[in-house]
Amino acid sequence: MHRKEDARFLRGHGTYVDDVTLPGMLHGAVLRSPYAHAKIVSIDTSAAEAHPKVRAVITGETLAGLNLAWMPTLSGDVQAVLATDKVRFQGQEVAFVVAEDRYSARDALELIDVDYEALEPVVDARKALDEDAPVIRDDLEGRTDNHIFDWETGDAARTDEVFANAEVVTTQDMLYPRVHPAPLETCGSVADMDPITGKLTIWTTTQAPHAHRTLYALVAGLPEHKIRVISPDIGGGFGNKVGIYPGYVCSVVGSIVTGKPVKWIEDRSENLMSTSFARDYHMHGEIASTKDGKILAIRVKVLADHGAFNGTAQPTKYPAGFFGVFTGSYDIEAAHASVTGVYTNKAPGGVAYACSFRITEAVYLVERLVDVLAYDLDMDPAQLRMKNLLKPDQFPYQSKTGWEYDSGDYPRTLRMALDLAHYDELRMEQAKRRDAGELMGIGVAFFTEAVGAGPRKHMDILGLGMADGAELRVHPTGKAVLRLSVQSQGQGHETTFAQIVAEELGISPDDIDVVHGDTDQTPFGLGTYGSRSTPVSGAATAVVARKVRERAKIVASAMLEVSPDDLEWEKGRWFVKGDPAAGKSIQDIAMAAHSSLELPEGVEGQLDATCVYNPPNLTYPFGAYVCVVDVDAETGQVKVRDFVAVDDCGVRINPMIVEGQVHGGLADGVGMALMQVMAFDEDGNHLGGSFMDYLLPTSMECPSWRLGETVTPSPHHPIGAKGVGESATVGSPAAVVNAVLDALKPYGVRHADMPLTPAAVWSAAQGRPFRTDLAIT
Ligand code: MCN
Ligand code: CUM
Repeated sequence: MHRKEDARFLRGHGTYVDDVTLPGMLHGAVLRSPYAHAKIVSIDTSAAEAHPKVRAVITGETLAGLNLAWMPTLSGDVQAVLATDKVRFQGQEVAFVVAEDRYSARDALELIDVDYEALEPVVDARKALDEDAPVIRDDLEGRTDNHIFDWETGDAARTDEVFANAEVVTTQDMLYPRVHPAPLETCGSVADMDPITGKLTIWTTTQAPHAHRTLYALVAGLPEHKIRVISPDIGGGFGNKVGIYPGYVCSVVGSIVTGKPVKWIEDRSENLMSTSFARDYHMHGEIASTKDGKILAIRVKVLADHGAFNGTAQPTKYPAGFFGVFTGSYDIEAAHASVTGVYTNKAPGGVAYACSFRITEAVYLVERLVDVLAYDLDMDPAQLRMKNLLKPDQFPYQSKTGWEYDSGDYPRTLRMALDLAHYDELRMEQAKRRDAGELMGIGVAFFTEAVGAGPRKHMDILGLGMADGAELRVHPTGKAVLRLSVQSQGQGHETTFAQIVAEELGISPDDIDVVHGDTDQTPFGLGTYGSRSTPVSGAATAVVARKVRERAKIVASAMLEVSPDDLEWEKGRWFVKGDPAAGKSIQDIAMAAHSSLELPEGVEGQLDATCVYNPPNLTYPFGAYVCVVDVDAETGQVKVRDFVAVDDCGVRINPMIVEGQVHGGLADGVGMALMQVMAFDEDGNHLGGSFMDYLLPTSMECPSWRLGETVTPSPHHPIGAKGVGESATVGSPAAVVNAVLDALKPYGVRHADMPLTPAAVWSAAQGRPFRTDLAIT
């Protein structure tokens, strides 16, 4: 089925936040810090206030008067909305101007005079814990260093024991550099505080409208019914739109102060510099095995750079995704991981970008480690994986760190990917090409994800658990409306969720309207991220449709004057067992349910139901990827020649949409592996403020993807579906990097960090790998 939403998107009729225009609306702009670390001596706003078109200038002091200078982050830290004491990263919000138009607001920013006293910044996470490192968060009481947290998982003693007795121990340091989701639409909001009713309406770029409303309610002390969060069409989120940014809060305050609606729309540089980044994980990985390649244990130490505020948006304080799957898809005896978080003078964040709460880092780590082990053992990396993959009869699999992988048939999926890629022939070709002095590489990666946050055992956001609601109402004519707590940013929910109802009730998907992204119109729930919409709200949708089907059965029994037990369902109708002609369609039943038909005692009229789905477990999609590259030995240029991806996300609701999700994620992976990085110079200057510096992959760098699929249903999901929205982003970077390093094998290169730009590849081949997260000097 084609996407229902495309009728408006392809004609340019989507409604994005910047399309919202209200009578009397004013425009806001944010003044940002030019320094990574500096004391604010004074802020003089008088000249800006005197600008004829300026209506208000808001500083941290204004906010302090409203008790809003600091806001809580989703991970229990606090973040300055507008800096008062110090600025802590370049691009940090310092003041907010509200003016009659966007140009005047921007012009007036130049009139604000801020006196800064530069301080030494902490740019390199590895130096953040040094004795003499400047303390970034001196706003926090008693804080004398830049340490945020230590988290660990697994059995340290048992793991150490296995390592001590192992025949082979392979070690590798690797960096997953800081990257940014860079959605096509930047962030923004239009806030409208109605001075008469006291109701605040916020049109905003959010993946989680209800979570935002709850946060506003908690912070502002307003009741939920006085806050309406509307997330209209979203031009890509990729995790960038989970958290709350100071600009959103400023537009709200701007509306309160001026009594008018206030729009704030970020520009590209602001988005790249100051909103949630991802990764920035310095990983020390170790893998223990036997001489013939049986993997025994994995041990990891991570240093996590969280920037100036711990703005991690994830449903646990610890890196849940990393802890869930860093042992990969392999049958091992023991595992241990520890993660230390530190503050640096960089933009806050720490998770988002198709990551499932750091599963991306975990998969990259384990899949690189396995390849390094193959290198050390001189084994074929595909064979090494095949030898260690979990077997189908081991599911449900209890991982060594306490997670239950729900279902899988890993060897079948890897075999399919190798066959599709013609793996054996590729290896023969490679041998010939190597003899001729050419560099060709074949990279294999296998991944398991844990998506669908989530079960109370693991997950919780704002103390709210992670259940999501769905409401389904069938109208008298048999058309239906489905209301959801999740919010699509391009994933096609209006289509796929209608398809779920259609499948359960036999109503055409075109007759099912999916409503989302408006807290006044939808049930409560935690929103779209961590590929949770299908695992959680997809389940809620199937359950709510089944409830409606049961209600319809009672109505049909009254219409047909038989006992409900004598009725049988076939798609779209209930009929009398043994008498298929005696039946009522769901449309007839809907009309009758709304009419004066005598319904049995205790049965309510109309045809609707609600469901709040509390998932019993996460879903564990998986896949096998094979990437083939040609590398130019003279220039270090990498060409991705072929890419095969076999994904298993259980039952597919809409195969075309799933393939689209995979294509997008594969492009992401090529981008991260070969070109994307948020680098900084030693003063903490951000070096990726535009798409001239922060490179995104285009069709020129991407091959024609070749996809395959296997289907292993999730046993606990009502329709057997698993999430897929992040799978390819998670699985593909390792495949590309493994391919490039495989190409460089003749040079004896064991590892080089992403992004593998021509310079990085060439230098690695010369035996001089360099760091990608700091400016190359
Ligand atoms: N689907 C399906 N069958 C399955 C699984 C999924 O047909 N077995 C469909 C779903 O119904 C949905 C889509 O595929 O229409 C993605 O579903 P799911 O895996 O549940 O992921 P979410 O809908 O929760 O989307 C979130 C995920 C995340 S976390 C990021 S980040 C990301 C991604 O989706 N951001 C995206 N894909 C994106 N795609 C677009 N176009 N834009 C983004 O911002
Ligand atoms: Cu981790 S990015 Mo998505 O979960 O919105």
